Amino acid sequence: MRCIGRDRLNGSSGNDTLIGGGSIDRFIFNTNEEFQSEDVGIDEITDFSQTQGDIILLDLTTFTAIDSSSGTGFRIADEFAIVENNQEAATSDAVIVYNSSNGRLFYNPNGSTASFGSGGRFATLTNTPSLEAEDFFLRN
Ligand SMILES: [Ca+2]
Ligand SMILES: [Ca+2]
Ligand SMILES: [Ca+2]
Repeated sequence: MRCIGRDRLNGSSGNDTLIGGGSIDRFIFNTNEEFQSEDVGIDEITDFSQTQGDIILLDLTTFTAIDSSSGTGFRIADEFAIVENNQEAATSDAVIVYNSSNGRLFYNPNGSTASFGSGGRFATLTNTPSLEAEDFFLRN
């Protein structure tokens, strides 16, 4: 999927490659139902850029373990964490966890319990940007 200009990129089921292009892009993760790995797949975002204002949009209908309210980023700051290996991602207290060493983005609804429970990896930011809580937007 390649687009140019201000785009909304909505990965479909299975593994998609999402290429935003040179301006503001919204990378949308929404299945219209509760998260299931096979519905989302693992989407690759190749060119996430904070300087362009790119945003990752998470739908609360899908990411039901997020308690932060919609219409903004992570109001509950602890719901997003950055780690440096996949093991730390699985045992993090946060619901959305980013591995800054390999660009993997995880949904971790069971918190510090080992593994990701009903969640899992749903995206890889292949250019491994220094993702921050401000790069996310939550909606219903
Ligand atoms: Ca997908
Ligand atoms: Ca972009
Ligand atoms: Ca866990």
